[in-house]
Amino acid sequence: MAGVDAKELPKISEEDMEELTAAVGKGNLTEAAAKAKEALEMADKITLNIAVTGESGCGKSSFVNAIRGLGDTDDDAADTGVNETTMQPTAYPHPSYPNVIVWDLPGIGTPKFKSDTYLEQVGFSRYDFFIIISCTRFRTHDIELAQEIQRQGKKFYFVRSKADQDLTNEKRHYDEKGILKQRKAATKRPHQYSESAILDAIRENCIEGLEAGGVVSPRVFLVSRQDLRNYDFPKLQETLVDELPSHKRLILLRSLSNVSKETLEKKKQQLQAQIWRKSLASCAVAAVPIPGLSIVCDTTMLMMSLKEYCRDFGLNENALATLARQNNKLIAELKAVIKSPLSEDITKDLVIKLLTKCGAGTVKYSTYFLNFIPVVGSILSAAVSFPTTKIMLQNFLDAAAADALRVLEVVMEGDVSNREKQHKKHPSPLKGSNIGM
Ligand SMILES: Nc1nc2c(ncn2[C@@H]2O[C@H](COP(=O)(O)OP(=O)(O)OP(=O)(O)O)[C@@H](O)[C@H]2O)c(=O)[nH]1
Ligand SMILES: [Mg+2]
Repeated sequence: MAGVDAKELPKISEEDMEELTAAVGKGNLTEAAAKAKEALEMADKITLNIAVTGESGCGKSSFVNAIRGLGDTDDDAADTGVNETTMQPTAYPHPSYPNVIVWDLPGIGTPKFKSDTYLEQVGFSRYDFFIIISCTRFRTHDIELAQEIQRQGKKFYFVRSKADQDLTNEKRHYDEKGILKQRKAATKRPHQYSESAILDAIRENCIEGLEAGGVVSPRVFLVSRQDLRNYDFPKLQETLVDELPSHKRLILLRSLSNVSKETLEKKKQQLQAQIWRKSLASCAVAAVPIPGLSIVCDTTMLMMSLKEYCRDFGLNENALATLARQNNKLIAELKAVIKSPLSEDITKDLVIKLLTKCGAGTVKYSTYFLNFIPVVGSILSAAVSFPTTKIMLQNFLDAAAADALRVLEVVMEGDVSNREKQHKKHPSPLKGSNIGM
């Protein structure tokens, strides 16, 4: 199309374009917009139930808190370190995404919960997938449980907790230069301390035990409550998302902590896929003309969408304060790398300002859209409004994701310097950061 650079065009996939064209193709824009709104509302109602199980004291409650982005002492956190084992499934909704519920299940293998009746007792059908935690090797009842979960058609993930403690224990065998202190002929320990070798050995050991018990191709994720950006926690998060049915992916992703570049990227992509529906709904359902602009749209809905993006990427005062506290940073250090407005600064006026900025550039796109979607084109204001709101949402989403990435880089600098300090005390090959894991 003359005058429009294809690279500048609003990103709309072929699939979405087909769905959009089909949605409006029947000639009723209002109906198509209502359908888009309905689809968005349905997506918001999807629930996800995650079961966390394992032996007493292995770190179940700590994991429940970790996956909900909470510290163990935060309000709403599950109690940890107590000597009382959970005797019935306890629901812990995610504090910001209450449709995501993490369940702390009673330990298996106790007199009250035998392997063969356990799943029935804890309400198997409720859960989308299971996390089986151990802080030592996995035992027979863990294996029996996994096999039963598999037989009943659901997924499970083995998590080996307290990886940090294992490293601390191993370090005792090495001097301050990282050289093995005692050289028993029979020792399997390497001469030079190596964090990655220790972690690999633990993982291998767990896998061998599970295979010996009959689990086919087991995967084990090593995690530490103390350091969620390291070890296998980011990899676990990504795997959970990838293996969920596609309609549940967005809800899980939105609730996940921004611990890795990959999680941020996946979040952005999933949110991006919804933008055209948001645009369509906003410029045809409850749309009102905006004075001074040739567009009609629902500014309240757009404002809420921007605030949601901020929540998804941790760009609000509360989330930043928590992140700063957890990482011994000043909140100002985090804010210094943020370029887009925080949730608290998002108002209808700001939405109009952002639309105005996009508006001038998008008039040309309306002609483009007219070619594809003549019915939208028949309502001229919608033809302009749709690409304008779409580009505005897209720009904001891109900026929020880029901010979140810069914030992550700031807190990860801390990881590197902390680990370097450790390294000076106990020289060891640094395990790579999870960016790029
Ligand atoms: N160092 C370290 N300690 C951990 C980790 N995860 C849990 N802990 C500690 O281990 C202890 C037990 O953790 P919980 O999360 O309460 O374990 P639980 O499985 O819920 O225990 P019960 O509810 O009694 O069955 C607590 O003191 C935790 O702080 C970890 O990854 N690293
Ligand atoms: Mg507990």
